[in-house]
Amino acid sequence: MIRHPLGWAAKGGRCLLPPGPAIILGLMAFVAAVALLSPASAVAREFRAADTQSADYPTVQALEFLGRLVAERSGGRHSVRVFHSRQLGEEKETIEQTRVGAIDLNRSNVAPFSGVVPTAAVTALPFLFRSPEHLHRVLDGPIGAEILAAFEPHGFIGLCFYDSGARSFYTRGQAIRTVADLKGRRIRVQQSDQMVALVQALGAVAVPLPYGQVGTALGTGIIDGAENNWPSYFETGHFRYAKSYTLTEHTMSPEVLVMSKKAWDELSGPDRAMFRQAAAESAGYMRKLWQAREQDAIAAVTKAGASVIEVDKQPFIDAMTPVYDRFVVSPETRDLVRRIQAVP
Ligand code: GTR
Repeated sequence: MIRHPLGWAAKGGRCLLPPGPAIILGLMAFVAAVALLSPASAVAREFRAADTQSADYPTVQALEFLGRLVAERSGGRHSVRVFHSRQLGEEKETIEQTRVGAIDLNRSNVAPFSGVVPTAAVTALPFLFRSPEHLHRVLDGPIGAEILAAFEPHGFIGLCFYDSGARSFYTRGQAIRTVADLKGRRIRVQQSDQMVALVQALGAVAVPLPYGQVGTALGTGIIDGAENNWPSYFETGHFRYAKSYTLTEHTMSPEVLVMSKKAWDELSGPDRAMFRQAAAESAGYMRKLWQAREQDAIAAVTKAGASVIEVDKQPFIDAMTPVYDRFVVSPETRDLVRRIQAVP
């Protein structure tokens, strides 16, 4: 016979004493007491974090750093398990899985968020930021906080931005020296309407592909080129097929770290503050790694024979009007762009 903690006895799964109102009240009190003894903040949790870059890429290193801070500051209750190298999927899929709560943390570029979080996509607009310093001043200030907050109604909590440098075009065959050199060329872009529009505005054929498929597409000649920052051009090995890197620096779309709103809602107030603080510190840590990584990548690709082509950017800037006309439409977005441009 099994004696229930609340006093009624069961044998062979059959209740000998049916639970009366007093017993139900007692049961409720028992459940409430258990809940008090173990508030949400005391529940240990492993947060699964997705990143498409490889293990030693600065964003992945920043996530590992964040994980160490979280483990330390939660007294070991919480931990972050980082799945790098697209182990949890490509950005388009992981963004969706984060939105529904199947992935807890996601480090992605902002561009694939266009269409999901339109305010965030503003930071991927061409030639919006004048320099890395301008980008930092915008993202580190109230506008950056406002953009992170814009993720929430869409199922994400924006925690911090990470650096991503500037993106430029790289091609197989003929190098790009003018806008005309892009005409009819098949250029891979991230899975983002805004990036498709950007490349089309330059007269090229936009080929949206997941990050993990770009190397093969370049190698087999399915595409003529792609666009990315120095470290990605190097780490992916794309420089082996596309040997001309043209410094258009057409976007400075940053990386963003988001938490699934579902995971966030389960955290206590102090734990939320702890995550926000740890994320902010991880962004500072990442920024230091980034500068060195950019320089190393430039040195490595040029040593391997890639040529770097400087261009007059003005014709590229002039060609971007259709992108702004299509994506900077609402009064709020226009105002945000104007405020970003007004930051010194
Ligand atoms: C990289 C970025 C990735 C991914 C990739 C791409 O610069 O770090 O998150 O967006 O570009 O082009 O798909």
